[in-house]
Amino acid sequence: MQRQPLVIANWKMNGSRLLTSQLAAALREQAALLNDVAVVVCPPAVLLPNWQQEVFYDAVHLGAQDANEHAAGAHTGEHSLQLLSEAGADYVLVGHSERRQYYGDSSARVQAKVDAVLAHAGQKLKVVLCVGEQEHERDNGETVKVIEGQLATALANVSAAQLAHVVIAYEPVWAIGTGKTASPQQAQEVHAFIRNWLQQQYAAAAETVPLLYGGSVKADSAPALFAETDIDGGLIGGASLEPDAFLAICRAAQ
Ligand code: G2H
Repeated sequence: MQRQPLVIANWKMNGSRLLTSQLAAALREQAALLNDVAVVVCPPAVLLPNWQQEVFYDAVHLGAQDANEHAAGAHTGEHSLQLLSEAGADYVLVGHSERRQYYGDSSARVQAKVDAVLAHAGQKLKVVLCVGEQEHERDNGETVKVIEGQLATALANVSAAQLAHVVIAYEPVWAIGTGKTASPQQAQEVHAFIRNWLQQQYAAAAETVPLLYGGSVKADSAPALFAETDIDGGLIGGASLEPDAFLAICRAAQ
């Protein structure tokens, strides 16, 4: 099945109003590119309204970097799906390794967040589930076991029909923000495993799920990664803060 390439910018706790204008202006000039490649920008949540004011082609969407699994209430500092959606987010990252490592996103919490995103407002939102092994797990030959465990837990309550609202990003933890990128072959092996696992669980519905690679993707490493059969695009951190580099990465996904 032909899946549209998808490139997601994850600004993490970076960016500014100025960079919002700059990247939006750069994207606005890329009608042909955006016809081929779907682009999602996940700025810090406070910048979503700024992004919302920019003019976009239909192919540019906004996303949130995280969301609270509860609908509302006494959760100081958190953002609800309702508010993120009102601020323009169509996608929500869930289970990024930085959230898992530093902000208490346990497997159970990741599962609850996936369920919450997919239950929200008749499934208008899409969830971008991040999975990935740590360096010692790869060294111990446990990569596939770790990925399988993360997928099985996070998607435990997800039906085949809901899978149309799921994107999976494979982000080896050892490659995140480190400058180390998985080789195209290493990434393809894990992506092929993920695709097979989804097929076993969900049969044909698995074909719709975009599988993105993330972890220090740069303009020069993107073409070889995106050329792999089971890599449908990328989740881009550092390089998404440089409009020229980000556009080059989007072009590599074309
Ligand atoms: C991985 C990635 C985007 P970077 O976290 O999520 O960031 O490209 O900076 O490694």
